Amino acid sequence: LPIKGRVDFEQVSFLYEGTMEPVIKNVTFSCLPGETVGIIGSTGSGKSSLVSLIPRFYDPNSGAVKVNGIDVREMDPTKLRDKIAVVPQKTVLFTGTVLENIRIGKEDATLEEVEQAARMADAHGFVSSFPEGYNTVLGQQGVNFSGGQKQRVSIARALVRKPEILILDDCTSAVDVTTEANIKEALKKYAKGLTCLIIAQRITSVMDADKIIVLDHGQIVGIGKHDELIRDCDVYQEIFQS
Ligand code: DGT
Repeated sequence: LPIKGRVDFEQVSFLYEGTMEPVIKNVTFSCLPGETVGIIGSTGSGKSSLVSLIPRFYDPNSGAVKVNGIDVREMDPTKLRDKIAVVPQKTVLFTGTVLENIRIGKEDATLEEVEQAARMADAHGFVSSFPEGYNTVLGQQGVNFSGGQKQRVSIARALVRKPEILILDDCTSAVDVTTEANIKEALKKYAKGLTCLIIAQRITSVMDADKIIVLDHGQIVGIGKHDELIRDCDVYQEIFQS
């Protein structure tokens, strides 16, 4: 069987062009198919830069990033990016229906596929509760969605593409803890086998991950489960106490 949704970083270092200091320093870790991996660290520690190497928004200066065992530089970029969906930090929805906003992820998605993605993102319930359902218009002329509702539409937009790898770039930090828990519950229930990388500011967002990577100044200073990191990793303890 072909591997689906595996990510490997092998001694990866990366610096932005025109700068002197690498923002990713000798990073090695694996993310197994279906695993949820949390990435935590203070602002500027390199979390977003790290995940940007997976869909090749940038290429490392040394080391290798592999998807399903293959160096991403050897893969067809379109095929690579088809496997990966990134939910950005800031939700960008446009004036239009919920259906249109989700379908922008995959133009030919059927209504059924849109609904399925919305279920996974814990959005189907509240969308259905509007009289117009998926035809509810968002924005100035329509309904004003809460931050959490927008977030879930944005995640549905990523999921409608049926990615192997889902990257949530700190996108749940604006959402309350209960909504975040519901999103994760829905993902766990419906998106079995999907590999998730979750960038987070707060520990509660990654506490139940299979593996948590603690970044500090571009380096991995801790990797493991919550209990292990609370015991052994100073940086993790500091984040936990802040
Ligand atoms: P966040 O989003 O504030 O929690 O921070 P992180 O942990 O996601 O950090 P990241 O990867 O955004 O930034 C790491 C370092 O890289 C930081 O010193 C800012 C710098 N940096 C980020 N994006 C760029 C870029 O596009 N060009 C340059 N030259 N530097 C960048």
